[in-house]
Amino acid sequence: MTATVTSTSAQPAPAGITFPEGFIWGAATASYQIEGAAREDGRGPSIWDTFSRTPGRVFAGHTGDIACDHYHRYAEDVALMAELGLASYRFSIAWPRIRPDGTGPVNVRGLDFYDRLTDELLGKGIDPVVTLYHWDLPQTLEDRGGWTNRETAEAFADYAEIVHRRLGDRVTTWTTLNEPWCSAYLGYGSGIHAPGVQDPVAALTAAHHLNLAHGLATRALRAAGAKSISITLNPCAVAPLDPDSEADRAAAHLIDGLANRIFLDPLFKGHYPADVLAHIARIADPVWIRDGDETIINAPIDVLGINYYTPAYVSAAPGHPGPLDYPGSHGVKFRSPVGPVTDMNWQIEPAALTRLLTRLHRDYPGVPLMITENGAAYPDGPAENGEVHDLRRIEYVDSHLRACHDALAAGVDLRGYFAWSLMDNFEWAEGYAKRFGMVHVDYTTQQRVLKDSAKWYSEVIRRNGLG
Ligand code: IFM
Repeated sequence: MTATVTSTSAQPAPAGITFPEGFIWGAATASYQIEGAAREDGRGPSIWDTFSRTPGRVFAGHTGDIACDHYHRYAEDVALMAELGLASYRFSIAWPRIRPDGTGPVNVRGLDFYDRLTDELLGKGIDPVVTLYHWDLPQTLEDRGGWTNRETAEAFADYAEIVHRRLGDRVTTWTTLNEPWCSAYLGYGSGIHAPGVQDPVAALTAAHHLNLAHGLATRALRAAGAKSISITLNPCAVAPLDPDSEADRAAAHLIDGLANRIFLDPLFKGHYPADVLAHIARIADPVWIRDGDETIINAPIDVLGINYYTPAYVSAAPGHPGPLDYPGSHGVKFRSPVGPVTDMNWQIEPAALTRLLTRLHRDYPGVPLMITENGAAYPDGPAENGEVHDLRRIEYVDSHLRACHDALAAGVDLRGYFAWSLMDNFEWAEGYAKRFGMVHVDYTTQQRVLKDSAKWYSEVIRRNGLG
C-alpha cells in the first residue's frame, strides 16, 4: 500500500524527516458531517438540521440526513482506520442524540451508539479522542437563545458529565469544544453557519458563553476523573499585509484579539485582554461577562488542539465595512488569497502554521499542542480503474507536516497530527460539494475508496515521518 509523491516542480526532493517517538497519528471527523441517521434511535433535531432544511442556506439544499451513513457503517469505517494504521481517531458526540432536547431525559440509545463505536475502536487498537461539541446544538436550546443564553453553557457541562459517565472508563482524551470561533462568529455574526443569525452583540455574547461552557465542562469532567482535557481552537494565523505599516499592524492586532486572544487569554491567563474588552465595550456593555467567569474558564487543561488550514493578511481600509464574522471590524480588509489555493479558495502557506505554533508556544507556554485538524479540499474522484489520484492533497499534507516538524525543531511541544478528514463528508454550508477526505465516499452507493493520500498517509504513519 504505497503511493509515491512526485514533485510537480523542478525543485530537488525535500529531505526525509522523522517525528519524535510516540508522536500521535490520527484522523478526524464530526458527528453531523458523517453520521446521518438524523431521526433514528431517539435523536432530537439540531440547529444544523433546521439550518440545512432552510432554503438557500446550504449548497444545493444538502443536509446531513444521510451523510456518510457512518451511524450504520461505523464498523466498516473503523476497519479502514485500522488498515491505515491510525493510532487515534477524533470524533464528536451529537448532543441531540444524548439529550434530544438539550436538558431533559437522557436517550440511552444515543449513548449506546458511542459505546459501540468506542469498543470497536479499542478492539482495533485505536485510541478514541472525543469532542463533545462540534456544532450540532439541540434545536430546543437554540429556541431558548442558543449560545447567547448563559443556560446553554450550564446545560453543556451537564451533558459532558453524562457522556463521561458512560464512556469515561475507556476514553482518556476529552475535548470540550471544536472551534468556538466558528460557533460564535459564523453562527451568530455572519450567519453563514447555523443558526444563521447576523448580530455582532449576539456573536460576542456567544463567544463568552462558549468559553464559559468550556470552563464549566472542564470542571465537571475533572471532578468525574477525566484524565486528559482539551479544547480545540482554530486560531487565525493573521499578519499585517504591510508589516511596516502601523495601521496594518493595528488591524492585525484587532483581528488577533477577536479571533485568538478572546479565547486564549481567559483560557490560559484568566482574563480577557484589555484591548478586546475595550473593543467589545464600543459595541455593547458586556453584561454577559460576570464576576468569576474568567476564573472558571481558566481551569487547567492538558492539551490545546489546533486546527489550521490557511493564513490571513489584513490591512487598514478606512470606510471598509469589515467582515461580519469579526464583530465590529469595520475598517479592516482581508486580502484575497494569493498563490496556490485549495478547492475552498484557501491560500496554501505551510510556513504560517510554523509561525502560529511557535507563537502559541511562546505566548501560552506550558501546554502541549496537538494538530487536531489539517487538510485540504480537492474534488478528485475515481479514475477509470477506481483509484483516486489526489496528489495535491498529498502535497498539502506533506508540506504542512514539514511545517509541524519545523515547529518541533524550534522547541514547540507538539504531540500529534490529526488529518481532516478521514473521509469526504458534509462540509457545512458547502454541503457535499467540497471533499476533504483521504477516503473517497460515493454518496449514492456509500462505497468507500482509499484515495492515494490515504495510502501515502498510512506510509507516513508506518515510518513515523516523511521520506
Ligand atoms: O469541516 C470543517 C470542520 O468541521 C471544522 N474545521 C474546518 C473543517 C473544514 O472546513
